[in-house]
Amino acid sequence: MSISTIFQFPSQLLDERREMYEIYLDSTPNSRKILIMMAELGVPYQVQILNLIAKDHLKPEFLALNQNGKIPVLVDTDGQNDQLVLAESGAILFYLAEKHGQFIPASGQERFQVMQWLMFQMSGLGPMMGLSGHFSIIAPERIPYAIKHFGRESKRLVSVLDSQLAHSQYVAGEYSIADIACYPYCHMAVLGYGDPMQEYQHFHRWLSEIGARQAVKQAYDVDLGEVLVERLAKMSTEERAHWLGIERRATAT
Ligand SMILES: N[C@@H](CCC(=O)N[C@@H](CS)C(=O)NCC(=O)O)C(=O)O
Repeated sequence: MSISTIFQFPSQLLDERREMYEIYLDSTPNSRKILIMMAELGVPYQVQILNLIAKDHLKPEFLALNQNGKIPVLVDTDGQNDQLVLAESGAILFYLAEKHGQFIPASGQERFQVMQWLMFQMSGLGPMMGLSGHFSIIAPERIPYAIKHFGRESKRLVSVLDSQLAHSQYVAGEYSIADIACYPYCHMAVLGYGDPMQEYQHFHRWLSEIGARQAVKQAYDVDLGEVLVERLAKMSTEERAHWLGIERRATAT
């Protein structure tokens, strides 16, 4: 696994390096979620950048951390948790929010509202936007039905967010891990690759507010290299077909 490393030490925390998080990422929206959380918390961390095109995520060293072979992965090296290794961006955000007591209410209905919208992102918005991008940009075969279906479903989910944001400044009450989870895919879908969805004004108001946060800017300033989907889009159809048809994990027969 050829990885390059970036260290981020907020200066006030230089003497607390023992509480170091290690995060395994590539340049993708799920990775940005974790960088936003790190910046919001102001904790020191070390980024290990994997190259998904080079299939770093399928190498034994990485599969030992996440048998599902997907980034992001968090390793908590603070010693208190026996070096906790965690995959799934939603679980990572939830773990960090709980551990630091921030960005999720401690109890009550508000806590479960945050969970609801976190699940909405993890099971709906993320996969639908991901598949929409996959079929319109990456798939070596053009399947009009899939392009239309996942595009429409992504847009419908944005309309749901828009109606929620019509009466709420943030996705679920106060600023929370629900906003942190939703922002990167929405940012990418609207600004980069898809329909600008201009009719959803509350959604756009929220996008601008979240994008203007210091921590969010800091997270996007971390250089993870060219966005993965752009690297894939530059490959020939044959190269993409080869990459997608790769000998996946040993267990995925
Ligand atoms: N549900 C997972 C999804 C993780 C995921 O899809 N990661 C992608 C990049 S963002 C990946 O590692 N893809 C490599 C592959 O599937 O081969 C999460 O939210 O963390």
